[in-house]
Amino acid sequence: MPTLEKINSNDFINLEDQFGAHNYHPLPVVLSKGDGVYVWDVEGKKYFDFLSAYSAVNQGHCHPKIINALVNQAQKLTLTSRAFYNDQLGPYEKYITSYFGFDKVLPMNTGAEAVETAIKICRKWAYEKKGIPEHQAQIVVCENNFHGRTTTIISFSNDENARKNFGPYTEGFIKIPYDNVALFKEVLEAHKNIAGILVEPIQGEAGVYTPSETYLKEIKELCTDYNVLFIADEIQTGIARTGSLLAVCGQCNCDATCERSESTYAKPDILILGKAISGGVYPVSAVLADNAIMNVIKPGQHGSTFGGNPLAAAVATAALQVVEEEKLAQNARKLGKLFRDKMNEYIQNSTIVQLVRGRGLLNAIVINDTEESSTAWDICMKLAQNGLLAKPTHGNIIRFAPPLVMTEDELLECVSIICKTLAEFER
Ligand code: IF1
Repeated sequence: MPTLEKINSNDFINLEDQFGAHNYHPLPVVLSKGDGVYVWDVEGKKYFDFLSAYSAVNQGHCHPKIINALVNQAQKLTLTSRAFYNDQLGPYEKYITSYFGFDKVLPMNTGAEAVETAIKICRKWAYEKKGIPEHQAQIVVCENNFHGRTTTIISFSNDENARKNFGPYTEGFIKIPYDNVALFKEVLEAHKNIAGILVEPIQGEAGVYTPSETYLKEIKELCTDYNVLFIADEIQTGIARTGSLLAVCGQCNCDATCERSESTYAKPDILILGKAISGGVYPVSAVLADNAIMNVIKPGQHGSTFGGNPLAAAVATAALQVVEEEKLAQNARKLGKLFRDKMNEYIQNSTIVQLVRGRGLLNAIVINDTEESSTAWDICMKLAQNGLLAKPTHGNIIRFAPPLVMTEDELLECVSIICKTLAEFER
């Protein structure tokens, strides 16, 4: 085997191939450094990052303020478990709850854990507050959802790849089409025991599928009418990505700690956050709710060794401060519009790209080819060669989600790389 200093991209790829489980099919790029909107591979080639670790690195790679918080806290205290109190958690809990406007937070680590936590809170609330008979609670979910990889979560996925041969599955979920209020109402009428509805405000994995403008608001209203909890999974859409602090804020022009009084704001009963809550520096997730809901959880009924640890609390506080201080929601809103305008200009004369869609800096282009084709993959390979990293989803969709700290000039440079690359594929 080559010595560590001489080892190149192919060697690293071979190591993963030989010693790692084959649960991913990455683009053949081996990264060793990141700074803001850029990453570098082990050969020193520089790229624009147009994935941001699936919207975890909204604040940009290795943001100095967040890294500072990490390093400072790492030198003092990293983990106590929740058997004892620590001096970082309380202040963080106060900060994040006022930031998002909820009474309480339950801290976890990964997104899937936070979704599991929300499901457990919702069910417990249903039995203890709504009076649903034991084991009868149903949670409504949407077709083509993506909420994570646990056994319960994949039980209500309809991605065969994510589901097949992982059964038996968890019961208690009713699936309805996304962006369809009428069918949700039918379900509410037909079933007595609905506890909640779990929704992505924009379906990321499904291909950045953006619902109609009134969808979330109407879902929320039905939830209020039928005493059902509206659970928003903002793990991918949250924290400024879509041009407002949360995607449930709709078209509100908020920065961060605004009043959110706009008529478009569909306040969730349970809000699930992950990814960018740490700026991609450390696994931090959170479930937020008001007292009437969160107080169903009593000591010993839920938890995690790492959830709420002092390192996570310090990092997340800094990461949320950056979002506010650097006005990332406004920047995502402005650059997102510019991006879609520029792409639409290109699409006018394109046969290879069907459309661009998204909100803020969570966008996707749909390639004019089948889901089985390799065109989107081939385009991403070419984009990488041309200095921009993006990943196809579903064979014919390419997601574009750069860090939100990008400047307008950088975005225009990226648009020109993307258009130049696409032009090579025009037929
Ligand atoms: C993978 C996608 C993104 C999420 C929403 C919960 C979770 C995720 C809305 C779970 C995670 C990730 C996980 C990653 C791929 C990825 C993804 F392509 F699958 F859809 F982001 F676009 N809710 N999404 O998007 O959070 O437990 O991973 O922290 O490879 O599974 P996690």
